Amino acid sequence: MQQLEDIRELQLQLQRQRRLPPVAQPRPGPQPQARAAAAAPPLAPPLWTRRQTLTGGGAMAAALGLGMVGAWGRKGAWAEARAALGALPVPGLHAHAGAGGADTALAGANAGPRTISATLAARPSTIDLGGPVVQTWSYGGTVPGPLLRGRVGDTLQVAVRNHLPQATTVHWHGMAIPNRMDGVPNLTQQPIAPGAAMTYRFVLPHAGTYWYHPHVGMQADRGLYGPLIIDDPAEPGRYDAEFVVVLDDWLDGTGRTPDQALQQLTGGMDSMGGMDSMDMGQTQSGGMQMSMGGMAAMERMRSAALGGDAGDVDYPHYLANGRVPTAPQTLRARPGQRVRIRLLNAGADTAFRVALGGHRLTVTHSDGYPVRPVTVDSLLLSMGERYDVEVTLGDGAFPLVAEAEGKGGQALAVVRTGGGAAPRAGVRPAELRRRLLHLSDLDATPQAALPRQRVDRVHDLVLQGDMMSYRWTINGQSYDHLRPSDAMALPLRDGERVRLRFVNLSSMWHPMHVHGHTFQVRTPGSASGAGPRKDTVIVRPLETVVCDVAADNPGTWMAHCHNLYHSESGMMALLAYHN
Ligand SMILES: [Cu+2]
Repeated sequence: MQQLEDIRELQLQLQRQRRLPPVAQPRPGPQPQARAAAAAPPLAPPLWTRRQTLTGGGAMAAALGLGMVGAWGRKGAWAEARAALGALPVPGLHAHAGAGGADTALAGANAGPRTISATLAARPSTIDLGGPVVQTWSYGGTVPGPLLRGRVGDTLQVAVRNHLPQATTVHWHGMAIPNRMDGVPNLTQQPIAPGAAMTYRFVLPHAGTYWYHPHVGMQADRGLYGPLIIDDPAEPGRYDAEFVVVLDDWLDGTGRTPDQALQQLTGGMDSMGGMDSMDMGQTQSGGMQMSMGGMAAMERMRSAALGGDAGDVDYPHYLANGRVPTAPQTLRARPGQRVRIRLLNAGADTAFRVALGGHRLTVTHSDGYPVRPVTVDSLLLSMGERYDVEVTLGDGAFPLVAEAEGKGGQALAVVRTGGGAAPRAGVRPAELRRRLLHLSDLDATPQAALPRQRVDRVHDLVLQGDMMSYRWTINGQSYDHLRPSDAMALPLRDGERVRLRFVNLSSMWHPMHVHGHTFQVRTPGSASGAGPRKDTVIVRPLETVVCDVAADNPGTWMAHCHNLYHSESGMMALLAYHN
């Protein structure tokens, strides 16, 4: 019965989008090939070869459930995939159209929508970060969690099993999916209790680089996060290889948990949803003292690019694909190859400034959506943001550095196309201090821009809070995680164009994120004024950022700060409309 309802919802969503035919009931039947072939869309002949490569690669990535994120050579995809099949003991993920191996997957290259099934087992885990070994929580024992990958129109079906001592959910960051799949506890679903399971199922609505993480308490500041990539066979791109680079700030298992770090910031005064009583007991006594320690750390953490305070938490480690910089992951390609690098900041309190030594970066996508390409030396990613960049690689070994903005440390991966010594862990390429990408540099491509429409209503979201009270609010209200109320939601109507103005009256920057929609930033400094499509945008102290949203996905949706310490302390609001 539940499944039937889900399918009906999927069909409704598809019909609303008018992009795809209604899907058949997803069933792991024995003839996926026949079903796929029957639904095959017309194929544009010039794209045949490229499309075959792309979709084949995507299917195999899905079929493998790559626990390790990193290099994905498209041309050598089949050989790598075959080699990796034996090397990866815990797939946990398969695409029905690709489950039979490379041949089936290739046959699926021109196929219709598939169902991609995955399992995410959230559980306590021992993780080696490349030296430091930590006790944390992860999906399936790897950090980041498995790469989930599909094509636009595929159905993603993910069984989430909760082996944690706390309730959990999974939020699919940046995805315009049905509200009840959004993963917000006590709002769009009941949280998944310890020992329980839930299956999320939705159609992948648009291409791009996305990610998943829990929306409960401080869980996302542990190892519970992973990338979700959606390919569009109609837009294969012009690149030879692809790297997925997931950045994170890390403290879990290094002497304190994220819950304890939050407790230190709040001075032990506030009660917190999602925190267990054991954590509470451990920090109660020294809370105020450590809060002052936190203040001292904050004095040190400053960033001109972020307009003041860089963050609230001093982390011992910064990770690229789950590795500390002294044991970096090596991303391999050949000299002269054009690579697409998908950058994702899964951190909780750290913006990363990214540069690739010896290279400039051509920014092609922000938060999944294409922008008019702009070439820079470095770019800043807030928590929750993604940027896709393209680079033509030189010959050698190059540092891909993600400096923890204003905090001193950094994450590192090595891009290797030839011989030469690996870069040192502390290497600081000159590109970090050259031309930095600015929001006003970015314009959506005409295809990605919202269609012109009169603005029907304007909502201000006034951001306030400070380190002393550590109470963070939107329009004067702190969000109640246990009892969220529709009554506090900002009203709008289905079909409207809504202008959101994020008005920051605090002395701290906030990465503001809206669920279920991708807004268009209005950037007065840009040539067209069109601005990029995004779902997460940096709002500096005393700055106002204006974003337009097409209300085309009814439900009750969050608009919140993606600093996990701020959001858990109340910096969340709701937008609600129904059809
Ligand atoms: Cu914030």
